[in-house]
Amino acid sequence: MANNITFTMIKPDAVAAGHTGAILAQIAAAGFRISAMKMTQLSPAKAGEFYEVHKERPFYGELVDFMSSGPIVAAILEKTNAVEDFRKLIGATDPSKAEPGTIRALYAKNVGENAVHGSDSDENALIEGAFHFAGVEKF
Ligand code: DAT
Ligand code: MG
Repeated sequence: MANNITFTMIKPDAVAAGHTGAILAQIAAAGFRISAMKMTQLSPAKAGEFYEVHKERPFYGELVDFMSSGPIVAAILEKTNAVEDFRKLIGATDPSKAEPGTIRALYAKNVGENAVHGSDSDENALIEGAFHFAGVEKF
């Protein structure tokens, strides 16, 4: 179970551009099971809390503004080796460096508005999933 979960958000740019369905289809085709999912909008305070680890970075303000600018789709995903496999599926943070065919190569606009989030560790996947979902919302 320890390495079977990751957390994702389809970010405001991709939701606004109408890519939600295509991205969810790509995630499902790659063998991930959705165990929780919702469409929601982060307040600036909630976005700031989610990305608190980046608060000293020069792009933090921009990141918080962007992530609270419109609806997102948040989800918990299950698969063996979920964190690593999902990072491969989404590609590099900067879409100009992302492998062809990855979600960011296909749908991201730039390094800031990059279509999707993926957890960077098993520990953070659990923290991020719990940040967005109550126990009764996980299946
Ligand atoms: P990732 O989302 O690939 O885990 P990260 O954790 O380093 O990347 O950064 C979190 C988010 O912050 C990233 O998805 C988009 C934004 N970001 C990162 N580097 C940036 C930069 N150089 N300029 C603007 N936004 C950036
Ligand atoms: Mg990260």
